[in-house]
Amino acid sequence: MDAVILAAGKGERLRPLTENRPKPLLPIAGKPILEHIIEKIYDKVDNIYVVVKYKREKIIEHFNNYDKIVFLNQGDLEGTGEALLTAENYISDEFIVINGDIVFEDSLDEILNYDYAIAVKKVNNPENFGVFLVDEKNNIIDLEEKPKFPKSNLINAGIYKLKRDIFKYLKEIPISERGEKELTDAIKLLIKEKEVKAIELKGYWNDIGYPWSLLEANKYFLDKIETKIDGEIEENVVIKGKVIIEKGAKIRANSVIEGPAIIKSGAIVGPLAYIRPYTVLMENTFVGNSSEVKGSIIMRNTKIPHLSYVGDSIIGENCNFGCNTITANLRFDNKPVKVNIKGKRVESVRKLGVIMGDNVKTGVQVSFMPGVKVGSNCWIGANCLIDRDVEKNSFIYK
Ligand code: TTP
Repeated sequence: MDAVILAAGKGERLRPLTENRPKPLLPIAGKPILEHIIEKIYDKVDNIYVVVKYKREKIIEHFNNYDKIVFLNQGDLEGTGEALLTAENYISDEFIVINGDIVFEDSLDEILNYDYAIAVKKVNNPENFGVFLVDEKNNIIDLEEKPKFPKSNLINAGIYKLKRDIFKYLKEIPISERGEKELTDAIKLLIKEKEVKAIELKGYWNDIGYPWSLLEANKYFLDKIETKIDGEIEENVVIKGKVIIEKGAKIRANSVIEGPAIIKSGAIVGPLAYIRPYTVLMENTFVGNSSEVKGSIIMRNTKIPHLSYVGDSIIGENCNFGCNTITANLRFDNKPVKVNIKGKRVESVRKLGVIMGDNVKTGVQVSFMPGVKVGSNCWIGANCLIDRDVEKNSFIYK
């Protein structure tokens, strides 16, 4: 049994976080989405073919040391079907296909029992996904992409157990309206000729499509951690809840850490810093004097040295926050924060701060309104209030 992981997408809905890295490398509870997936299947399969394209070198660099992983380059044509076709000359007769941007809790043992099966998940908003109709024996009889009037609440969870005949259907299907060769179009042909079981996932599952999905999944996996404190802790530090502090991290005097939280190696917290639940400080970050971080992912090498507040935010690598940089994360009317996603205003969640790319510098007294996105390599000058998205490479000043 082999596995194919589709990891070649551009992740446009996750800009600016995906400006410099592919979506499967975004961290959830301190490790990339793709690592979560690989851990679930590593012992169950012989080979793992990871199909890469966008920013492929970063994925290859990160997963270089796994014996079972073979990287395959997707060619010019886009689409999940095209991604799977890349594996045609390598794959065994039986294989599992997994989207490289999902996290899930269920074991895959059941789905592996069938020749053809697809994992499905019950959700309240099926209209945003591929929706399956199944018969009384749980065989899939229909699939509709983002239907206005869904016939069921069972959606495509992005995990497929297939056999090599899928390649025949992939070659038959035309390029879709959005110019892609789509695996789901081949599945529509497959269900007409074969029994394809719907296997309902009972545990946690999330499709990391949007920035707030990353924070939501981060929360879920942080709730599962166990305390492990290997870093250096100075005097008068208060640690509550489940906290991982890796070797090489340092918590300086009089700081408070409330778990669940992960503080990775090389990170420095304090003196007098406040880390609140659902925070991950990645390697070599710094949260200094009187800075507070809550419900946020702070990526490598980012510094928040003094008197700042970061809440429900995702901050890229190598950012530097001037004194008193503040993120707002809640509207006065308590309504979901709206975020621009590929040109549309999309409702997100009640609490959302800033979504920031890499290498951003803020001057002193900079504030961000809820849900704004700041592209990579921006400079935000002193005293600015950022209430709309900032394109990458901008210099905003007063
Ligand atoms: P999508 O989420 O549809 O595409 P994407 O990852 O590019 O994200 P966005 O829509 O925000 O731009 O893709 C589903 C999965 O398939 C995902 O894991 C990426 C993978 N994929 C490929 O491997 N190759 C492709 O050409 C495409 C379109 C997706």
